[in-house]
Amino acid sequence: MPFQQTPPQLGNQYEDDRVLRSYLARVLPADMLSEIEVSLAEMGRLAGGELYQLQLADRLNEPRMTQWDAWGNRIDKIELTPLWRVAEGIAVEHGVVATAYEQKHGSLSRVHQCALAYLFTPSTDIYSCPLAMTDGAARTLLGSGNQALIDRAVPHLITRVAGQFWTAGQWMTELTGGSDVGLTETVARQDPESGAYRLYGRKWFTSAISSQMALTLARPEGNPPGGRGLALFYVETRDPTGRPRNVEVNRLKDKLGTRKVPTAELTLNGTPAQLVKGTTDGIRNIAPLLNITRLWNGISAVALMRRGVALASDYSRKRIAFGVALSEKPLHMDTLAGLEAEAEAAFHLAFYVAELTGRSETGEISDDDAALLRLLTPIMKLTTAKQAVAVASEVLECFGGAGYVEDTGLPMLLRDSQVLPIWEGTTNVLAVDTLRALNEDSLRVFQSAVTKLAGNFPPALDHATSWYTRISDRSVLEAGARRFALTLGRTIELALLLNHARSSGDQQSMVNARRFAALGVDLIIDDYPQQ
Ligand code: MFK
Repeated sequence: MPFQQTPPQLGNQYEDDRVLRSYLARVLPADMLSEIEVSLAEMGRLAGGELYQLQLADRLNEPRMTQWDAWGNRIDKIELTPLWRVAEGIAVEHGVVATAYEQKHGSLSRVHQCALAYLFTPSTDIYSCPLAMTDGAARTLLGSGNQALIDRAVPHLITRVAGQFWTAGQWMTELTGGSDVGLTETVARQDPESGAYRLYGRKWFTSAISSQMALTLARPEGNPPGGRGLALFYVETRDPTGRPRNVEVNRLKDKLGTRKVPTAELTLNGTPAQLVKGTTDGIRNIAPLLNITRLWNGISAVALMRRGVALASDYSRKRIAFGVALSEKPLHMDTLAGLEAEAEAAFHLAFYVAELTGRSETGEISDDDAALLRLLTPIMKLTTAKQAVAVASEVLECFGGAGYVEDTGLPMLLRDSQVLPIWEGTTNVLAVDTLRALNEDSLRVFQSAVTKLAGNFPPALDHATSWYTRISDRSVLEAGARRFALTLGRTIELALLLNHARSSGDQQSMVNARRFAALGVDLIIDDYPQQ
């Protein structure tokens, strides 16, 4: 019989996940855990079973756009792939957005929802993108005080009823840039008689154009330049017959990864829009959406790391090299142990931010913890995204040549991870946002949180703090901001991992904590090279 390699396989992705189960057992009350465990086990079964098989079968399918109908009408119809259609049904039925808003378990509902998203994400080819924006739009509208828009849109965004569900887009990026949003050129013109607004401009990178509504930024005519002169608008993308509402989809983007996401270039040509909250301060008003999508980014990062590690670990038991399974090879297992440590450390940070987010949503958060959440959101997003790319790259290598071959489904892990440090604020933009969120109070709260979790004041935190307080030159501070933010991120990841290991008694978490500490936490360079 000629040799035939057995491919990697996945079991129930909830039942097999020591980190998730051990974490939930620590943070959730026992009665809540036993109540929600059914939903998690079902999502884990789908993610490791039917959805994973469908994902592999759907690999070459991509969204398609038909711009014109047979009779010359501009329709810009978007057809999603079979995987995404199934994913939408599962997301709605299982409440992957809704769970956070039904709040059956108060602030811990956010943790439940993030656990569902974490299980769902790696088998659904970034369907998490429209879900993240839908979640962010619901949170933004609910906080806007605009009751008419809340009544109109939110029930669709958080429904569990198929056929009533809407996804939301987030149209921010223009040709002028995706980071410096204050340069937005889209203009909002108000009809002097009706008072209604129409938008005119181009949006250059709008993910999931299949959405029924979007939140977007535009400058009401006469407003000053810069971010403060922008206003936040609500748009419904299509009329009841399905025709675009003066929105032209110029083309879909040809991207490195996230190939199932229909990301578009748009022209807004008199698109009807409604103000969400005032005629100015659009960036401040869209920030709740950004913070929710950044949380999703972190949850997606740890979910993709978990998938890579699960596949590589399974394969290590099936692949024979030099006479034994890879799982018997000390160097291969050392490599896997490093990946596991990175993934677990990142997991605890992403879910810690989920806990704080949940408490901020139910109002059960102190001022100190609100400041901590504001600071940790960019730190968590940038740290976990970088880890995800590094882990995915190493996971591919764990498969040798097979990791480089498309129809194993493995290269997609790397390509999809690569978007995580780019969208929703690049690493550098979020490092600068970390500086924006840092002040005496938030630094003090961060230090005391880490000290409590770790049981000491870690040397890396001491180093980072003394660097930050010593530097008075803003350009030097900005030059070191990425290293500073990553040091804070890795410091709190280690503290969370240690805290989890001690309070849960999970021995593997302690092993991972030691490994993670040895991999390096402190990235500060004292004498930063001057230009
Ligand atoms: C897998 C799931 C992932 C999700 C998928 C979603 C796919 C969608 C793809 C995309 O749309 S990617 C595009 C996302 N774009 C960004 O994330 C923008 C990146 N750039 C930034 O975040 C910049 O930091 C920012 C545009 C916010 C800088 O703008 P400004 O005008 O220079 O900021 P400024 O003047 O400092 O801040 C304006 C106000 O907003 C200030 O408040 P005040 O008016 O009260 O002073 C800030 O404090 C506030 N602000 C800014 N960022 C905030 C925030 N408040 C809370 N949280 C934040 N994150």
